[in-house]
Amino acid sequence: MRHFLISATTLFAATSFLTACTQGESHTHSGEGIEISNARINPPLPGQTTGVAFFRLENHGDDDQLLSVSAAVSDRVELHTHIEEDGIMKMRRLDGIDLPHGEGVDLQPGSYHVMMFNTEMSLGDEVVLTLDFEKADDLTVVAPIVMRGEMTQGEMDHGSHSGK
Ligand SMILES: [Cu+2]
Repeated sequence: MRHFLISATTLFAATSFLTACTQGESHTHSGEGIEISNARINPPLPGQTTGVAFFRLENHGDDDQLLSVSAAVSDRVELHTHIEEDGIMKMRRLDGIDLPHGEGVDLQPGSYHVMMFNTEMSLGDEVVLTLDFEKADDLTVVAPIVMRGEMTQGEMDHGSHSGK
């Protein structure tokens, strides 16, 4: 009988410990649930003032949304996507980018991207981007200013868009 009581107490303690661990882990995920990688910014084309930022987001937390991005070097930063309308790829401003739980979203040429208006930046500079989410805490990332890649369709669309 005494032996049984000790065992029960030990089992209870072990169960409590496991529960505490699980809660701690899920709490960490909701606080640091979004991971950012591969941040980079293409500077404005010659004679223009619009830069474009890209990065990859992976959401390990609950469903969330990227609401806005800010940077000291631009007074107007917008989230954009490309959509096809009447066979033509166009840019469309977004109020947010959905970040479903457990999924990765790439901001990349021809898809989601961040437009940075009225900005000046040079190759080799680094710019701090601050990302504001619906649920997760703000994230900051240091993004290098890099050359545009090959002239893909997405890159060409940008040239015409930023001239408007
Ligand atoms: Cu755009």
